[in-house]
Amino acid sequence: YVMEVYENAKIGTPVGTVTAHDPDAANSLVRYFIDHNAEEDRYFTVDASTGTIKTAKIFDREETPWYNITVAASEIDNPGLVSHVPVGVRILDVNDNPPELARDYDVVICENTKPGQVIQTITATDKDNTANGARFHFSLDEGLSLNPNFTLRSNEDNTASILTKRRRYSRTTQDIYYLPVLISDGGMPPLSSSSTLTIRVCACERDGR
Ligand SMILES: [Ca+2]
Ligand SMILES: [Ca+2]
Ligand SMILES: [Ca+2]
Repeated sequence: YVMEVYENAKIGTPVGTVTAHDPDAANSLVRYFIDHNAEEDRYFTVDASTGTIKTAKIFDREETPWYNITVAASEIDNPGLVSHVPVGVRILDVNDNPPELARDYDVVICENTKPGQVIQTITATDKDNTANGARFHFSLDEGLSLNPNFTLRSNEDNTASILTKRRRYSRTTQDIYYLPVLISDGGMPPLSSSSTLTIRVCACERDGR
């Protein structure tokens, strides 16, 4: 058997039902139980008479995406005769992780940079599987006001570029900019998070670098 249940489902959620076939065709009643040998078996319960497996734990797919359990079945008339039914349980993904920047970007711009230049390309990561993750949407997180210093351009490939907007930047006026970037994932509904890029202004060519 292979069964599926969503992560974060509450304890007692039905996962599926096993049916043991009676080898001697005597149609005697079967009793189901879980041999608690493996630690994983404790994460599920089985109804003794129906064979319905239910969750006994709240699962986190990002932690463990698959469980192997063994359901035992014995005839009530003949309890010594036990058969074992292996069951694999796949934990299905729920969009429960917001995307975040793939790394800490150390962004430096020159004072005499030209407007419209790409100063950094950013990408994101998401712990969920692709359906709830990797279709990222980037935007500058600044409400209604337009950023006078930088623009963000989506590259339509799960990356975005940060571009200069000013004709020049002056260290003496402002030597560091904090640029809040909002990243949304492709889940239904989507999750989003805000990360702040730190952009430092350097003298660059004037220092001979
Ligand atoms: Ca999770
Ligand atoms: Ca998830
Ligand atoms: Ca996600």
